[in-house]
Amino acid sequence: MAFWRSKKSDPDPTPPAATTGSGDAEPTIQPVQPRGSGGVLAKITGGLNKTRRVLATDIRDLFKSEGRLVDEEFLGELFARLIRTDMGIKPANLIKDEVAKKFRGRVVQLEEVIETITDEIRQQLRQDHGGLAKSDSPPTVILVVGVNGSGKTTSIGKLAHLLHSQGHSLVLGAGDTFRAAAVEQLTIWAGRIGCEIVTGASGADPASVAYQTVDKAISLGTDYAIIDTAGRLQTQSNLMQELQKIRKVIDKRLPGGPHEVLLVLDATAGQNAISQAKGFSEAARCTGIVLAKLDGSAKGGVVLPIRDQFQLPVKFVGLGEGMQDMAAFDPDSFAEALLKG
Ligand SMILES: Nc1nc2c(ncn2[C@@H]2O[C@H](COP(=O)(O)OP(=O)(O)OP(=O)(O)O)[C@@H](O)[C@H]2O)c(=O)[nH]1
Ligand SMILES: [Mg+2]
Repeated sequence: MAFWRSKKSDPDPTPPAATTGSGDAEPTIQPVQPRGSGGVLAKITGGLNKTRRVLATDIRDLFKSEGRLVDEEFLGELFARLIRTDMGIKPANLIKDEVAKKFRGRVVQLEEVIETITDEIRQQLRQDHGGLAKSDSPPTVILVVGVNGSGKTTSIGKLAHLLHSQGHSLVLGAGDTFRAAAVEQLTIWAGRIGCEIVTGASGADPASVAYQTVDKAISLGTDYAIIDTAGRLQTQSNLMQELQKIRKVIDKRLPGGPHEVLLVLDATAGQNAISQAKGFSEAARCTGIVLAKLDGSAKGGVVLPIRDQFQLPVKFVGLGEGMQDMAAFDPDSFAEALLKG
């Protein structure tokens, strides 16, 4: 049965599942929310309000009703406006070049330029394997990592809700034993969703909590185990080693796990989120990105350099603090929501 479908009567819109490609032991990668499902586009459009307000308004300001000649002055002004969304120089240059290639020396209307920019952004955001890993022999184990306050625990709550609402069973693991409040926070999420949670005493070894979480998921026969971790910086080598240990014990209890290591980035940090997290993603051997807090940011353009600079797919976007405020990342919907809507 298709991974995201909770009702047997649903028509099957499933594209063939991609695989990570290197053998039978690899988990398959499957979409969590198909395009057009559950108001995903509306959700993304709502979440990108702030960015769109800046971007679309800025670009509209470049035009008069009779259109605008595309010359160096126009291209320079367009570039300056694109940059304001924190999309970075390279993506903004690529967009500018595309507009120049198509329209230089012509008088164009706003709609033509918006269409070209949307298409170019869509191209730049294209990625393979945007879905979530799914192990052939459950549970699928997802480890969630990132710097302090990026949105890890909230993203786990929202992802757990998404999976649970699609009929999947899961166990959460409160692997952030550093702060008592972190355990409490995840326990509240588990209560709201109605799923199991494994917690350790304050200060307990996070690796032992991870082990017990996988153990519990195996004994209950759940589809997923999602494990939280304390925030850390890539420069804190002892804490980065701790992540290695967590990975190792997961693999010990369930060979092949974790199947997914999600790096949560804070979109409000714009370009800073990227520099902070670049080394991190390699050191922790991340498999995908969750871009949280897009709703609170006018810097949604940051997803472009993230796609450009990380060899990782963006898997989910966080669009608010509520249980339902998460969407699977889809380049087409995202590009549309960034400029239109
Ligand atoms: N607006 C908005 N706020 C978010 C989103 N995701 C997280 N937050 C808020 O950001 C703050 C930090 O979120 P947490 O989930 O606690 O972040 P964390 O990475 O687990 O933090 P540490 O465990 O301290 O490292 C909280 O106030 C969340 O409610 C989002 O998508 N949108
Ligand atoms: Mg947390």
